Amino acid sequence: MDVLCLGESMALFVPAEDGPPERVRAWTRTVGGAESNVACHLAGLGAASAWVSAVGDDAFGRAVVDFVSGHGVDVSGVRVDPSRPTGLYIKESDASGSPVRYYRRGSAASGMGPALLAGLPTEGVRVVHTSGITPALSDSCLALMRELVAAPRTYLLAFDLNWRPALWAGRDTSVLRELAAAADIVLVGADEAATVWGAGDPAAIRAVLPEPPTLVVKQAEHGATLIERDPATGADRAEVFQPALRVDVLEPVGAGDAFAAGYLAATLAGAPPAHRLRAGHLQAAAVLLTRDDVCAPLPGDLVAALLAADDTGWA
Ligand code: KDG
Repeated sequence: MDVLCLGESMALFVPAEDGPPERVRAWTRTVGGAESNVACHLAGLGAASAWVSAVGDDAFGRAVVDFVSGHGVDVSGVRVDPSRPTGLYIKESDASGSPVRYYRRGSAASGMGPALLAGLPTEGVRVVHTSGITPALSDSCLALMRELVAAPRTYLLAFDLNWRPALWAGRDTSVLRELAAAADIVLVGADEAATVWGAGDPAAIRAVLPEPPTLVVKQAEHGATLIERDPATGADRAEVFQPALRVDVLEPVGAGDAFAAGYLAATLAGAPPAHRLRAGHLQAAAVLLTRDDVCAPLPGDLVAALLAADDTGWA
């Protein structure tokens, strides 16, 4: 297994007709979940990925597992918890802004805890991918994340900040820095870092978070910056900035997960820094052009051509 992704996924409802959400009667049910999105993209990119989580013993739970496994992801580590439901997540609007609402308190995934670590199939795994959503789900999920980052490891631990303000109301967010600091690869949006850590540009974010060997700062439509520590000197190498692709955005949710998958897949392939960032941008661009959180895999020859191209067409 190349990458194991850990986190909650939910049944996702999007309006199937126009109009204000309170008038909408037809909804399309699909699936959403940051870490399973990453696993699905990775599988589409040819990496062996697994998703570990918990779902309820209900139709939505089965639909979530079917969806993720249908993308070629190993779901054998997903637990079914008959005592709790699968979480739900609603996108109330269309292209314009996508306010999202969660119905996930007390969900099966929020019942995950440190006990899950004992059975985590990490043998041979090269990357474990997690995010700042999981510690917000419940005290037991927070304990799980704390134990995961503290456990001895034979893989790279990736952590995407994935700031979800709706989940953190009234909770202490300082744990997000603590978890990020213990990871090997941190992915963070400049806007979310500005909100959570009061630092919005790559150097300022690095000052807040000097510990991880690799820090990737996503700067929305502008591009992304990679800051990496040189293991030989212990000092950071020069920042690498890579502009994003210019696209007409249809719906932005899920683009960060797509970026993470592109970046991680390129990391596994041993790609140089600029190509790792480009691979992230490419995958994100593909999702920005759809309403779904996971898009069909891009043709390999197109990816290869865009990775090798000069900067024309990149923002
Ligand atoms: O990154 C996209 C996710 O936000 C979405 O799929 C739902 O996991 C989700 C969350 O918790 O917001």
